Amino acid sequence: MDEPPPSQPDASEQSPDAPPIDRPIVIAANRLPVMRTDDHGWTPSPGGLVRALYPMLRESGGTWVGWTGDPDDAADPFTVDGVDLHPVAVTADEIELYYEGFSNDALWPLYHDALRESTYSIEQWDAYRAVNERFAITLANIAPENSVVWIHDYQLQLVPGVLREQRPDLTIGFFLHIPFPPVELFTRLPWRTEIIRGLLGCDLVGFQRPTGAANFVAAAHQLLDAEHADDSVFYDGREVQAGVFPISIDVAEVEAMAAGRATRRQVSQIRARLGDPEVVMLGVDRLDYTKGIGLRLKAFAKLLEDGRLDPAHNVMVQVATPTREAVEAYQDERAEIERLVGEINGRFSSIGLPVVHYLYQTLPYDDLVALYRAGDVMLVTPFRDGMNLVAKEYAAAHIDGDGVLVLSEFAGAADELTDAVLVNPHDDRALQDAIVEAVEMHRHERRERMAGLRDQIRKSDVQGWAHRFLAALDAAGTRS
Ligand code: GDG
Repeated sequence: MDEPPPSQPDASEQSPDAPPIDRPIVIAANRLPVMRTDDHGWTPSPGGLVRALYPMLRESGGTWVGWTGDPDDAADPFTVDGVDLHPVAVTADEIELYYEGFSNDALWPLYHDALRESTYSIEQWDAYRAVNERFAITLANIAPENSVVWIHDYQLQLVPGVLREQRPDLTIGFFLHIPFPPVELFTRLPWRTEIIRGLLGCDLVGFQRPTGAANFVAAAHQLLDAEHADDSVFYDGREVQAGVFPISIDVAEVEAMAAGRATRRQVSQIRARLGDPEVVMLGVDRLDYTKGIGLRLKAFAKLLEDGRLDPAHNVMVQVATPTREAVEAYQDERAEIERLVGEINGRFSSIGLPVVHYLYQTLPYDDLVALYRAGDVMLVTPFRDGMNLVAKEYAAAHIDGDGVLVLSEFAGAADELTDAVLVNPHDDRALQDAIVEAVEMHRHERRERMAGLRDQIRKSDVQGWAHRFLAALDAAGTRS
């Protein structure tokens, strides 16, 4: 006798990793979610986006289009964990022009309040356009009929427009991980109209903060005279929605790591190695000029100089992860940070007890979680940041319910993490006062604020973020 067919699980039994829609999903991002191992295999790469989307694709058997990370790598499509991976080749020249150049030396500074002068070069723009077209053509060739395509970040803003022309049957979404600048800044870009037209190929464009969505709608209106109403732009006979989807982290994963016995042991070791100070202050950032690392070091130095903090009791640990080392502005920033660390240590350290511990390294994620737990005061002081996941990871790691987060108003996370000590990092005195307030905060207030932070991040983790975006995209595609 035949076995009875297995019963379909009802919605309540669905795996939390299952996607919220039943159409095929195709993701496109600059990088594939895997990296090569020493024995020429592939392993999932670390990083928030991969942690958010990879389990879902594994569950549904989806597709991911991206660059492998190696120059001129025209690897054939392959499958890892049931996820179809389609490499897009990027030449060594294009890495310099499209990635280091246009993406990270023109768009990145412009989108972050023009903190550095952007380089605008037609050669870089041509490479950006060529790589974007290559991504769009790959997507057009492989996306199943009527599927949902979700494109990520500032490196790929022209992809939706080209893809829409080729495949009008698709539902196309885009999420910008960094801020979308005010029109006054955006219109400096010589190719501003092409970028807006590219994004208007979408059914839904997602932003971290309401200001990003509003800036985008305003730019579409000003540059293309596009009609708009509430959160929608009407262009080329179609409606393009602009939505707000603040990204988050895998809260359960960070909590589980923080609770592990190995982590607890590591926390005591870290504090002992630091000389058992009363207060461990912590910074964790990619070494990027948007993150305000120098500003925070200067505030710490001034507090030591004025005697408001005592170097015998207060130490700072700064992890600065190497990033974009080929871009000159990043080399300058590193030199400035290292000069400051040297100056502060020279002035305020004693033998065997540096007052600033500086690591220019990428640490394993579990070491980072141990550091978060060891940190009494976390300093997140960017001049401008799309969201800032470090702020959320710090709160998730503090399962002990203690710890204080000092957070820049200019990080997207400030919209949600209102129990942090919020500060304007451009205001030296306010930043110094915020650090002292955090260091001296009464235990009762610390615990109350940390409870508020933890409630907030538990309400919205990264799986929820992906599900909300995809459900909204599915609905937007069905409507138009
Ligand atoms: C962009 C936007 C937005 C850092 N050092 C190490 C390490 N990290 C990890 C952190 C965190 C991630 O890198 C950094 O995320 P952020 O959000 O802070 O910043 P960006 O890299 O600038 O990210 C940002 C984000 O996209 C997501 O949309 O929030 O605004 O700029 O997860 O843990 N990880 C490991 N070792 C390190 O030394 N393993």
